[in-house]
Amino acid sequence: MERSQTPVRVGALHGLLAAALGTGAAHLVAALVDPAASPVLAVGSTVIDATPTPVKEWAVSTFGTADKPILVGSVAVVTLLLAALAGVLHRTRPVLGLGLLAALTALAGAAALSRPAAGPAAVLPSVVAGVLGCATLAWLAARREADTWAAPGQPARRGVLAAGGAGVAAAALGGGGQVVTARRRVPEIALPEPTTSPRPLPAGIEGTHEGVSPFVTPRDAFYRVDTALTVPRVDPKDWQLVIDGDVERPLTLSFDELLELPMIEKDITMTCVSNEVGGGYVGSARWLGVPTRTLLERVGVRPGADQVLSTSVEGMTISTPVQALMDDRDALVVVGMDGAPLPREHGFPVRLVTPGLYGFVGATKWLTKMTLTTYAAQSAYWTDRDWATDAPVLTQSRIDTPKPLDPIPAGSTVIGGVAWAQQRGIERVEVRVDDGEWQRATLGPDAGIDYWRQWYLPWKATPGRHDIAVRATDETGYTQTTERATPFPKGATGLHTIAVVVT
Ligand SMILES: Nc1nc2c(c(=O)[nH]1)N[C@H]1C(S)=C(S)[C@@H](COP(=O)(O)O)O[C@H]1N2
Ligand SMILES: [Mo]
Repeated sequence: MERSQTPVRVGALHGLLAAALGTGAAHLVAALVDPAASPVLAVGSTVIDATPTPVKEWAVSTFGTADKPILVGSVAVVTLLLAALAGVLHRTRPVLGLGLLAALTALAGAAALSRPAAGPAAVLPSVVAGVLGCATLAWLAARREADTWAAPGQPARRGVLAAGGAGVAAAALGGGGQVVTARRRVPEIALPEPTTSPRPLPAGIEGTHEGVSPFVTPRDAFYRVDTALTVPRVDPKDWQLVIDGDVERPLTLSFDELLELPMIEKDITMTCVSNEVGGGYVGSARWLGVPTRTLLERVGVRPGADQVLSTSVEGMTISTPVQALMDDRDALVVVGMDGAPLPREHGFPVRLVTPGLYGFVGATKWLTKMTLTTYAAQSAYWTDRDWATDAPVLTQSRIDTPKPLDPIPAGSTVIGGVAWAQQRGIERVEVRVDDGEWQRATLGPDAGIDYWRQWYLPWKATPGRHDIAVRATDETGYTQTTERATPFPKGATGLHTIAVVVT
């Protein structure tokens, strides 16, 4: 075997730069054709979809909303390591080095194309990454060789210049992609007035009882849970809603046509099945939309259909029992949240919200299609991953203040939080300190059975360590028990218990 004049670390650097330049350029091309087809993101999405449910559960509960940056970062690190290896191989076996780079980009291309919403253009960014990456690696190696022949033993001037140039170009291209993506603005839209609105919401107790969650969750603090690595950017002009499948009269609506239908407003607390006891994946808002019942009556559901399979613009599928979209709970095809258009992260321009069901079976974001079908005939993303098909929200309560393990001064203080039991309503909330009696908390204002209740209980805190537990009883008379269910596959329940230290 021929010995290379190029040190291993220089080879590795060449591989890194080639990969950086290739993926940087690919990121820019993706920004223009299909942002989610950017190689690292496409591979990341494939990893998410292929991850077994328990591992996903673990990632969501361990990293929370940082799960996405961590995933993208890991994919990037693995890619760079393999690219460095390609650079090292290239010193002695150019074909092997280039082959490894080409194989990596072929994988990314396959990942980009296999996304449900991908068009043929999705392969472009990976092709660009492959061609540019290989060309860069060959070119850097050639510059380096040229130095070695021109001035043996001298500093590798051309090689260093070329490498520096490649680094700058990679950063410029990748940054350019970020700028182009960020500049695609969401167009302004004017929302219609609802035909019926609930009474204005009363003031919550957060103003008088510090630390209790606000009655209305601020839009930018609303939890976000989805599988989308890039938030879809939808232009309402290009958007449409298709309702098809087992229906008498399939329907296609443009965004303007949807806005002309009678809209109602409804106060609904949404929560995620992956919310841990005491966790933050729950939020409350006033939603504006067209009742799904109106739309389903218009298309005429054929007997036998028991599932609405909804599809989002990025190809996510979520299934909802037909019953829940037809009965009088007022599930909505939503366009507005708290008096403004939906934020992009929460499904702009249109999403589903179904009172009483966990988000994964009733809250499709970036909604574009609703297909009437049966559970026997078709399944959705989460159903394919062993989750329940019908998942009513469980009765649950949470202590917001004091915070676990926060030192608090002895004396008069307040224990407070929220409790929810969508579709049933909260009847009472009780608190227990250490081994004492269950004491009834005072409830905050009532905004209907689909909306959470704030609660508080004054407490004379004595020095020492205390355990505080909360339980809720819903209007059917069911009281939360200590039994702690895992989030899988139906939703977390159990008493929220915290330890505090009073000094
Ligand atoms: N398109 C799409 N819609 C989705 C999801 C998703 O992954 N993709 N996740 C669902 C889940 S699991 C939940 S809990 C809610 C969360 O909605 P939010 O992010 O607006 O709070 O959206 C639902 N809708
Ligand atoms: Mo969820």
